[in-house]
Amino acid sequence: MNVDLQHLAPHFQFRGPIMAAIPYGSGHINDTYKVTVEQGGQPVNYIVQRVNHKVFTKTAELMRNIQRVTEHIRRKLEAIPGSDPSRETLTLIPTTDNNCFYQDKDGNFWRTYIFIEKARTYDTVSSTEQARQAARAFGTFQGMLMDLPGGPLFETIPDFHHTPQRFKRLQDAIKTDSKNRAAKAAAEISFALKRGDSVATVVDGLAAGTLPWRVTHNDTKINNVMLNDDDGRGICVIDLDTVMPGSILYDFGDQVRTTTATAAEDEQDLSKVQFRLDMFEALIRGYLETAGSFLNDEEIRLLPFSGRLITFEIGIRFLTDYLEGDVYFKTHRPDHNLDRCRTQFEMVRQMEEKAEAMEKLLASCLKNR
Ligand code: ADP
Ligand code: GN1
Ligand code: MG
Repeated sequence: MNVDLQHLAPHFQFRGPIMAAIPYGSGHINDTYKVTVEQGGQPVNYIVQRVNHKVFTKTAELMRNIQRVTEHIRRKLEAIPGSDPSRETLTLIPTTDNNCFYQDKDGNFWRTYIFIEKARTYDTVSSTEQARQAARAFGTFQGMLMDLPGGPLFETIPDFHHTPQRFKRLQDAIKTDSKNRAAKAAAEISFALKRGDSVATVVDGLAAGTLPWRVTHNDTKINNVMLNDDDGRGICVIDLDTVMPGSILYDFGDQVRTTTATAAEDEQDLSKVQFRLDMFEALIRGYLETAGSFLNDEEIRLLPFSGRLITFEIGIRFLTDYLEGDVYFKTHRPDHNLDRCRTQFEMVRQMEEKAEAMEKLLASCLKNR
């Protein structure tokens, strides 16, 4: 499925002609392509992305965040013997006028990264070791950004993880029901409206100061970390558009959401959607290995809860988008957002059932540290 991206060739420092460009990955927001360039007779791959500027309206600020974060990590990696900065953090390829993105005549924003070879992302994991490695990588990423100089990062999507605001927006969408879809989603609406009580736990903690603001990733789904083909190590955290101030609980929680599930986010057969406690244990272990030294007691206490919270948050975002007419997330079939909402709520339901078991696992991991 070759795509014509020739118009980008003169604008990035590709050092050769574009030979091929194919759509890549399974993201819901940006358009990602694997682009092959010929350099001195050899094929060299890049990741080229069109940033969704309806979702990310301040592209220059967003790209500045990514530059700051990747440069900081690169400097840290350079000081670690044996590390490979070109594979362990994203590397932006500059434009021919030395910018980090290019805006075309239609107003689209494009950026290019070095393609990290011999590593890959997974939409669902198949082993607890993969879960542990992913969690280790996100913990390392957060740890490296604790001393990011230059003041707070720009907030690329304001109140991105303000779950109470997300809940309020759902309530509004239900009331308005602009596409007459509420009847079809009656069961999901009822499920959601019963769970308004605990949506403020993390934002309240941040406001009260019991939870610290940190530099967080905010979109830590399992396919946003690359695992090394050779040894399975979590080597590079990618998809940095939402790196900004936040709580690590949303970052850990989104790993729980996407790593403990046995089925894809849009699986239509809910009997295939199972929460795996062994994956949760692997995540806790991996995360404490790299983040345990900087987390405070309240953050640690809320780790099991965080999975439920963000799974509910993403579920209500899918439901809201369904009710509003699929205006935010890319959809590929009718009712796609409703299907996604259903898997998320099924995961919430199972995590509620397993809440005590998750607490016990955390306690035992802490004891054996
Ligand atoms: P999206 O916003 O569409 O999720 P991502 O930045 O996550 O965009 O990229 C989509 C997919 O492309 C990833 O899941 C990963 O498989 C692949 N990918 C992204 N960046 C790189 C890279 N630098 N090297 C190799 N593969 C990458
Ligand atoms: C979107 O871009 P992508 O697919 O990595 C979304 C996340 C959701 C995720 C659900 C900017 O992430 O918040 O958790 O879909 N990103 C944005 O799969 O809204
Ligand atoms: Mg992604």
